Amino acid sequence: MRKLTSTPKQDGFRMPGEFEPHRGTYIIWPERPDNWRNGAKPAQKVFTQVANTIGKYEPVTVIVSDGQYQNARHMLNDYVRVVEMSSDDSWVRDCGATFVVNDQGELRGIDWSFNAWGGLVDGLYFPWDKDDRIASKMCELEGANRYRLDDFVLEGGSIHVDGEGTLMVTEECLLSAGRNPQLTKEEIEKVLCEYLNVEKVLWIKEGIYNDETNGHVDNMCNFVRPGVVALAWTDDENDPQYKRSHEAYEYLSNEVDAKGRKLEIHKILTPTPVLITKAESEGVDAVDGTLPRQVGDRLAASYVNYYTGNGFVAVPVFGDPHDELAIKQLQELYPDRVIEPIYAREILLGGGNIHCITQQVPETRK
Ligand code: KQY
Repeated sequence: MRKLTSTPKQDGFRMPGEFEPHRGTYIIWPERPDNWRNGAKPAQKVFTQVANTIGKYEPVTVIVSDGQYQNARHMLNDYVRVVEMSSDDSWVRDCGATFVVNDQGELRGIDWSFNAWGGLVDGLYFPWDKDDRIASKMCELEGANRYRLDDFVLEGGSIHVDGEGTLMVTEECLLSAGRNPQLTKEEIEKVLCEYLNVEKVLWIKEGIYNDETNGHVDNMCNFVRPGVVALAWTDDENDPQYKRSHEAYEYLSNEVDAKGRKLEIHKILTPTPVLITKAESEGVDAVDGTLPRQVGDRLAASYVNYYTGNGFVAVPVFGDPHDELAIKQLQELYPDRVIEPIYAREILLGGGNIHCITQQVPETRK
């Protein structure tokens, strides 16, 4: 497939909202023992559950190394496609392609530079070159030409669009020293508008407390549909999340989207703080250059890190008293979709959640 030198905006391509119809979704199989405890066995069970659940509604492709191919093929349902591909870890939202479509039903991919959430400044592992090649390989599988940005670092979890000209990001992430420190905020915004074909960028200040991605927006806030957002929330003034959520609410309440609409904001309470246990910490291999998992560390737990697919929403739950409320609220926000709660502590222990381990390919039919 071809590498393009123009931009999606120049060519009339846009990134659809995640709530628009999908051709399918990608997931990468977890295996590295310095991120996933107990040789990634507990994580593999949950990734299997996520893939099998999503596969009931839309085609799923699981990317897996040769070493894990037979195990993954055995664990996953037959309706899940399993393909061998090299990766450094399993966060396809971040290293995978961002797909864009045009009105003629054509699909293209954006292949951002990936540097493991901060490169040599504050990245989470080294090296990351296999991950950086994932987007290009996904484009090959999908038959999509691709826009490659050699000089612009971005992860898919740091953006959310409404498909109608509005993008949401956090300053904490996009202006962090490990991403594009050579560019000003205005220059970053220009690249985003050109490649995602949007006119309005909503800059939320910060994401979820202690999020090792430097506060990805996908853990904090999501478009339910154009003009409507779900925001991670706490009423506990003693929680460091309080200020973050309240500032975001204040900011979004005073903004309009690309179409000039005021935003309808729905507050989704975060679970009670989730801390790493001794057993969980001890199960992770210590390797220089990989973020350690220490007992008592607070994880960036949020229900907003859900995946919206064809006719369903896959929601992480934590065995927390707030689970039920989050499920109820999301069912009200998505009356036409089945809510699929998945106990996702094992994904959270690796540093993200269901949205971070999935990447949708939009439907291209006209
Ligand atoms: O998007 C994400 N939340 C990915 C987190 C990566 C964690 C790597 N240990």
